[in-house]
Amino acid sequence: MDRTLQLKEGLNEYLQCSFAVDLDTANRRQIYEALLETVKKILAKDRYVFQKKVQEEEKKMVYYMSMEFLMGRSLKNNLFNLGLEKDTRNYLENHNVNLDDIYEMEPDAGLGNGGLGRLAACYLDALTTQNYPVTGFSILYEFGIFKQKIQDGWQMELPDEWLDMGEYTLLPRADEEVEVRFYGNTKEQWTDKGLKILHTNYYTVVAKPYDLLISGYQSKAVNTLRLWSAKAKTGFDMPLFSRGEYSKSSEGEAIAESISKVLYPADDNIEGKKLRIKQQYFFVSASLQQILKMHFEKYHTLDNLAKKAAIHINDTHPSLCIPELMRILMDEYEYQWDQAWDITVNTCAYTNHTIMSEALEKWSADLIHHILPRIYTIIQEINNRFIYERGQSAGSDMNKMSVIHNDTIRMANLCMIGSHSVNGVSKLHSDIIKQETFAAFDKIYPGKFTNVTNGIAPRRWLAEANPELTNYLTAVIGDGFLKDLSQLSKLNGYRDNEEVLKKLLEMKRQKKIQLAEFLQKQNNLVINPDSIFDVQVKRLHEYKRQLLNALHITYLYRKIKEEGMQITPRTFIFGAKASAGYYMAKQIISYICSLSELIEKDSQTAPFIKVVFIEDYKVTLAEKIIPAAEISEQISQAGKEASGTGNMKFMLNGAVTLGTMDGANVEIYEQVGADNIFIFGMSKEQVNQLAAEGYESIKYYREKEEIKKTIDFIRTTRMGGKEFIDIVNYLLHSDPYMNLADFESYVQKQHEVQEVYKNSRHFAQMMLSNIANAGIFSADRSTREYADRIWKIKPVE
Ligand code: 26Q
Repeated sequence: MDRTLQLKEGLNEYLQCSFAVDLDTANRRQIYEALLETVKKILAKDRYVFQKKVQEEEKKMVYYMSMEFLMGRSLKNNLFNLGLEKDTRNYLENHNVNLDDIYEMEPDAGLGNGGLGRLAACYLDALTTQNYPVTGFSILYEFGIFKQKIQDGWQMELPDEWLDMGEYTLLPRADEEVEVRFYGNTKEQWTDKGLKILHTNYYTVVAKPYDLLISGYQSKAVNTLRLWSAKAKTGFDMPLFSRGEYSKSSEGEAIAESISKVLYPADDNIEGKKLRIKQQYFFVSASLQQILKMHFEKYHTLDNLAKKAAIHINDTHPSLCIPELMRILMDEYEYQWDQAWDITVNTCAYTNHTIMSEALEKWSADLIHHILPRIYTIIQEINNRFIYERGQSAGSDMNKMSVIHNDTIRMANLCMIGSHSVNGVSKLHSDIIKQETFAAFDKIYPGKFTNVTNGIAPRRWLAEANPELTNYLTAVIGDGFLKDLSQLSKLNGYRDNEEVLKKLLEMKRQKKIQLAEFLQKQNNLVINPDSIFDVQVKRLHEYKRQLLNALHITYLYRKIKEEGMQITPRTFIFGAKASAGYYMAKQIISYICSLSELIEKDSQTAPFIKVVFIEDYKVTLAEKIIPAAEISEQISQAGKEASGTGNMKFMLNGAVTLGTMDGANVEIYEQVGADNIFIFGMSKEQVNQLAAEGYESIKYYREKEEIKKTIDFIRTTRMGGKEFIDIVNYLLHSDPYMNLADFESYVQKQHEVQEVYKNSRHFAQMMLSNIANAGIFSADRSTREYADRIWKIKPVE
């Protein structure tokens, strides 16, 4: 049946059968539900056809394991991918319903903290668009990433109850429930088949699956993101209740269900929390049990698992895949260690997303032993065999490489040993993990390390976020670029075309006005679309150096006040969530808010500088903010940002990067050339050298006049009734990410930004170069590299 007709009929049927109304009498809530359910049904049918082909062709599958999938909204994305956006809009319009109003009712599926989770979401989009068979696995958190409220400059966290309105995107699959076992004891038992390990006295949690259907752009493929929800096996305890122990009677239930209650809102300072390890094992075990069961049903053996399945470990969070796969192979399918190990290593691949030592996962051996006794013995055995086989040749390197060390389990090491492929997420980052952080492993496993530079989904981040630019680009270079982003390079031929340059500026202005209108309406903020839109949106972290940006703004304020400096009006836009217990991060937010107030209240500075902190930054806001940006702030200390992906989204929308030589900024620089990017600050080598010499930030304060004046200004100014002594002390006596060392260079580059911006034709050329050379940052390219080089999978024809 024709897709449009299918949608119209489905919509009407749902309205009639569920609510006894039609399009003209239905309210928005009813239309919202009906539309989501109808789209889900269309996708489910396509899913059936696609799945059948995958089965018939005996395709190798990818299973992408990730604690986070930051999906954002799905309705618009699905309608766009299905080619139904326009028809649906018109159809609803005829019934006096605005499709955009319906979109706004959908909550973000905020099942992630930031970059890592959004990357996973972009990869599902890209893989599906290219007809690769993939299943994502994660947890159906009842509460996704918290809602951020800023109260008097201070971040507050509110629960995000996304399922209330988000459940219509999900397909419950109670038919595929599995059980996951915690606690208990292990017992060795000799049988006629050899030694068997028995796990006894365990506590069972039921994993109930819900599927989110993933559409691809102009593709027939529909994949799934399977999200597990935790349920107690023996829910409510009736005898306890009958005895009058009312609250105790549902305790068991509450303990089990806590596992999928909430996403840990931290991507830093990670602590080994019991619940977190339970979450990890819960979704890993449920997923692997299902994968192996399906595989065995189809092939009647697991000997060929590595040939037909690739299991991807997205950061160390799902690293228990390795011992869990070993457990199932040995304990449930009776494989011997060596063969099980062969299958495991050849099936698993691992991506590292961080080199910050405080973010590398370590778990107390006792804790794992207690919660996962069988898994613990397997990790011990992996470690023992590794030391036995490699100890002699590795020498003192073994101290760095062993999995168990000082009674802690190092998850990254487990992944290094238990995967056939290890990759970083940008050239620079991959070099660092290979040559520095994990160099000892590279020595013993030559060829295991590789790089796959991150990428972003061009459909969401260009076509859906910026239809104006997309339509214009289509008019100039044709519409091939959405499926093959490298075609954007055709735009390079228009660098001196006045009409095109003028149009690009016009498009940007249009997005700036739209953002201004949105912020006016939503947040009662007034911003000037004729000012430079200078944007830093990302998680709040010391290493990302939002503070450096704020220091520069403080400097500008001072210079206007003290010296009457003239500057081009600029709007500094911030958006950032801090993890709840991260004090310094919250202080920085508070400082930015106070600075904003100070400038706003001063008639001498208000016309030239505006600082806005947009609360509750999330995927849906990113889609509105990024297309309006002119300057993309990517100012992390060199060597600290593994890749960054926001940087790519900005570039694709014509913003010019102001950044350090860090992460994927390096590759953006390679693509656009020195003339189309603003690079400042120390290189990673210079950072290391300075650290080796002993970095003392106070020296910069003593020796550099502008730094001294700026910090003294913070020290002596009460802003919005607050003092920021902690920030002053931090900068003078610690400054672990060397804000002060890069300050001068940053200020100077910011000045250059302003001067270049004055020549709008020149700036338009920079914008053009950024768009034209963004092709390589498509998630289609990234996932093709994973498919060809790591997973060895082929698309369904
Ligand atoms: C681990 C254990 C306990 C609690 C929390 C965590 C945890 C959760 C999330 C640790 C790390 C994260 C997230 C990391 C992350 O988002 N990394 C980013 O990944 C992006 C995609 O590769 C890169 O572009 C960014 O540079 C990197 O910071």
